[in-house]
Amino acid sequence: MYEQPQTEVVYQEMRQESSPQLVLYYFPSCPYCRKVLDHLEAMGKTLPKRDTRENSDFKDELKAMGGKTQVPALRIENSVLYESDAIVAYLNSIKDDLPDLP
Ligand SMILES: N[C@@H](CCC(=O)N[C@@H](CS)C(=O)NCC(=O)O)C(=O)O
Repeated sequence: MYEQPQTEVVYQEMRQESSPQLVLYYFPSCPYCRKVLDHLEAMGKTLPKRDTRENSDFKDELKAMGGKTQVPALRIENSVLYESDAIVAYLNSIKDDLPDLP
């Protein structure tokens, strides 16, 4: 049976710890959201998403956490990053840690 080398296990744990919990708030007809979603797809990556028009609880959640209901907004742990260009730049910087599209 294959036994993972200890260094490999430690490295995986470090990656898990350093991968922040991300959620993308969006709604489908928003062109700035589309830009972020298209970029994610082009990278072959995906993220947990919350549609703020479909579920007003998500909109309230975003407002409570980030102070605004503007989308796209990327929750990074307990803070919120607004502005599509900033979100795209951030996603590029952590590309290798994002889940692959199924
Ligand atoms: N400059 C922003 C524009 C975002 C924006 O205008 N979003 C609109 C939807 S397309 C919005 O959230 N409007 C509702 C609100 O601000 O609460 C970006 O690039 O992300």
